[in-house]
Amino acid sequence: MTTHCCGSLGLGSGLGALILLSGCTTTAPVSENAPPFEARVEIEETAFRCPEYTITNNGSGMFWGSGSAQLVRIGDRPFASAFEHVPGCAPLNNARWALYERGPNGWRVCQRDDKDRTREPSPLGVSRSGRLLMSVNPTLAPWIDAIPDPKTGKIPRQGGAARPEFLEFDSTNPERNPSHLIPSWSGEPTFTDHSYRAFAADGENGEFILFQKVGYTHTEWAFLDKEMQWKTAQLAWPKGEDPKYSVWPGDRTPVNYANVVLSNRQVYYIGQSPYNIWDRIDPLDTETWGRGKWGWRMRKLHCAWTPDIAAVPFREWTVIDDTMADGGTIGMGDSWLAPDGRLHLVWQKTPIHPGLRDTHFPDIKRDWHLCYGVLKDGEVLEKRVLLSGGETTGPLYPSGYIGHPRLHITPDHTLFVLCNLMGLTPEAKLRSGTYAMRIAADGTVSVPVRVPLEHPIKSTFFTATPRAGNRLTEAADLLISDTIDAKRVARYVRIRFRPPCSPTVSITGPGFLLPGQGREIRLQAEVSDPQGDVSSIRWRLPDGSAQDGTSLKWLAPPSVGENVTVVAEATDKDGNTGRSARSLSLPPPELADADGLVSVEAEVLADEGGGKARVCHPVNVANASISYWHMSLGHWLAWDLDIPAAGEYELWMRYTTGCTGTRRSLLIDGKLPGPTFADIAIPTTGGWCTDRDQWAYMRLGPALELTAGKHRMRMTNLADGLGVDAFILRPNP
Ligand SMILES: [Ca+2]
Ligand SMILES: [Ca+2]
Repeated sequence: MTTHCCGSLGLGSGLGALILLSGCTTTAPVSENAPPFEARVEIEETAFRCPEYTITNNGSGMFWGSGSAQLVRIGDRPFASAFEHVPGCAPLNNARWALYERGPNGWRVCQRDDKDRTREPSPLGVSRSGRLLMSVNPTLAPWIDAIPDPKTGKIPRQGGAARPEFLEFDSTNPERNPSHLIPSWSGEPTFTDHSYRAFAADGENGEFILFQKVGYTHTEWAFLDKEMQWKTAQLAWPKGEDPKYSVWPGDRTPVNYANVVLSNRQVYYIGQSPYNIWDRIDPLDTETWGRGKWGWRMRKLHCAWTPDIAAVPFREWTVIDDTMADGGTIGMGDSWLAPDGRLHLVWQKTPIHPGLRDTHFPDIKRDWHLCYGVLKDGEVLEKRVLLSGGETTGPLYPSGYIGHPRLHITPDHTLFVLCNLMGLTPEAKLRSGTYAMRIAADGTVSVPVRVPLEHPIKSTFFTATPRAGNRLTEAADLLISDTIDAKRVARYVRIRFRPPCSPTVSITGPGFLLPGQGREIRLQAEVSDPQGDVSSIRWRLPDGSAQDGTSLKWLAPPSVGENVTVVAEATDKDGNTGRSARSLSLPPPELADADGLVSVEAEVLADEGGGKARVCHPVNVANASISYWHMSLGHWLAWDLDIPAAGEYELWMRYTTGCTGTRRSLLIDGKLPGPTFADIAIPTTGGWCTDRDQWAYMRLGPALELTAGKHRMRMTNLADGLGVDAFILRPNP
């Protein structure tokens, strides 16, 4: 265990020490457990709603332009560029921008585009003097009503030409109409609604640059200098793969979703390019490649650099990193050009598609890597892997893709890497969440410190990055893509990094109780504090009551249900608090203390047909569960029941499902035990227990009359997915 946690490749001190924090067996001194800094969440709120992807249905979305920024800050006011649906308009150009500002009373819309339509979100840039610019790309194509075609029944889809502009808002009066700044292009570039653009600002000098793709050959760029003069030119894409196999037509490969840095006329353009054919692919073996079969395929991280955008052409493209050896994918995270001319960047490497690996490349191991590098004058000075996880590198892996992880840089030039870690095992899943690592000026990297967000970051997010001209700030501003109550939202979060002073709390004890184990919760709070000045520990319980002390012993009343969360909060003498929450799964009162229960583990199958279920290890499972039971209708699973004595038994199931239309039928010994078992509707539990406990119990029908001895139970898929931990038979008294 010690080697597994603490000695894996390329981790540095990072992940090993993180696991150490969580109780991995080790001989290291306890003092190393103290976190190196604190990430305090000052604000966590919904900023605004975003349209569902299915409503705009144009291939884009609020967080699609993740290489640029849609969050900026001018003084104490954050601004965000939202992405809205234009009602009644057919895709593709059925979206518009809306400018939001966070004032003393929270987020409010300053104005929205009431004239033009577009396909993509509109990124922002600012200057230190308070200039607020937005890159827009209004369509020139005519409006088409979103009315289904009478013949096909489908809503028409049409794109077309577009006209890139910069809008300049009056940041002191953001309701005022913006002025339109139109680049003076050389020639007549054929811009479309598929801009794949990158927008960046040099905040110090008040200069701005836009890169916008044209066709499959190049990107046009437009630089607006501080004298409001334009310079425009082209950047040709790097050489790609053989056009016979390439993702896009031609012999060049576009570099998409790029990070652009502009500072004192120096420009970096860094992004990922797609390749179908990697080192071990024989192009003739078409079974092994193609997005339709094996998913997204960004494989090379390309960099173009010029020391002076106004005077010197871009140097030849370089490849910073790639996944050509193992069929993984690569995604640019974030970058920052320090005043000493060193460009810091973070990126993510994601392993090969699991199905492709299993079917064609069984020797390739699936591991995730969070990478960090330093460039100067366009050249790579160093590259390191900061965190790894996966089949050979441990159960907690860095997740994320393009636009993830992100950097936050404080005014003293300390870098923080904001990332998400996800657990692969039930134990590691409890440590899934958002983390920050600190990179000091000498390059040393801290252990990951958990950022106590109520909703950990799941996918893409923006920061008020210096790439958009923002000043360096102590606190980090984040705009996060999320789903709350099944609705898409942009969440705003502010995080401040500070020296450790608050208590740290961790909870030990069982994460769940099973049928027959009762409903009494016994947990321990383990508390530490950098100053050792903890003055109280309080448990907050789901029925609104509280208990004080390090030990909790609490009988959960039936009113709190089967999924409960308890919180342990420690307070020190200065009023600093630290808290930890534990979600527990409890048996329903009917099964809590019942005698003579017969439990059948769902993962112990007696037989199966019509498909192949998989054994899974989600959060709070007893041993394991089965899932992947949704693909084929008629896919059936069978279990043996060993009944100790003849009698009536209620049949219960401990299950999880994120689906809303799950249905199953059930036979005992080849016969329907009653009419209700022909079609059992199974309510959603809200998810699959991937990162939190979403188990539920259900009684499957009226009590069954069973004889003593073996019986064969068979359950068949009628619709949708279902994960099952166990079946429980409760003898009727
Ligand atoms: Ca303290
Ligand atoms: Ca089980």
